[in-house]
Amino acid sequence: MYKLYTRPGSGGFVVEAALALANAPFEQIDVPKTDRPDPAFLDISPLNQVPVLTLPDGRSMTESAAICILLAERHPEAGLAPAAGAPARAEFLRWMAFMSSALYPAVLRFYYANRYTSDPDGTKAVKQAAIAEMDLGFAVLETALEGRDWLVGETMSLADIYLVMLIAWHPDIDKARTTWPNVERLRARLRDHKLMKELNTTHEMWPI
Ligand SMILES: N[C@@H](CCC(=O)N[C@@H](CS)C(=O)NCC(=O)O)C(=O)O
Repeated sequence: MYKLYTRPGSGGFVVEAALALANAPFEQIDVPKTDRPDPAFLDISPLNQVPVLTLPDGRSMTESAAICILLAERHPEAGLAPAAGAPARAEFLRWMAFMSSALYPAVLRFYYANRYTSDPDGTKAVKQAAIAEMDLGFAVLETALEGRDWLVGETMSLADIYLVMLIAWHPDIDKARTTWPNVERLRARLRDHKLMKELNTTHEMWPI
């Protein structure tokens, strides 16, 4: 059985969604936010971050996008992503990497601004720059969604859930909703998805 180390409102959201869509049984372990991490947790997550997925064979992995890609690969019947070799596969990999390497870190810079400056008065500037970086990333995804129902392919994939998770973390959600109407359209659609509704009761990604 899989084991998912997570926390409400974290990047564990998309991994939990992937496991549920794949009907894959998993044990969930809530990792409290603390400056004194459990050394056993650091062994599997050296940066003390969630999500971490432990595979049925006992190996553990971090990195939300990699976890999603692996789960899609291991559960092809669930249609979590375009299959390897499908035309939309390249876009799926591109946007998963883009979201985890360009957008997620910008979100972290906003919420953990003190880590990104040694100037005690510098966090305001870090946060402003983080928002500008997020806005740039969401604008790219807004364009990618033009005239499309889903970010890649013709059906919902983990890329859509990942995007909706990221936009939920935007510190000015009202601005986000009006600035990126295509992203908002996707967000509205996923908000009505039965599983997302269920997950939102614990993750509280958007008002219930
Ligand atoms: N690159 C990692 C980032 C994971 C991450 O930053 N997780 C946040 C929660 S959303 C976390 O655990 N933060 C705690 C910390 O950085 O101290 C991924 O994509 O999984």
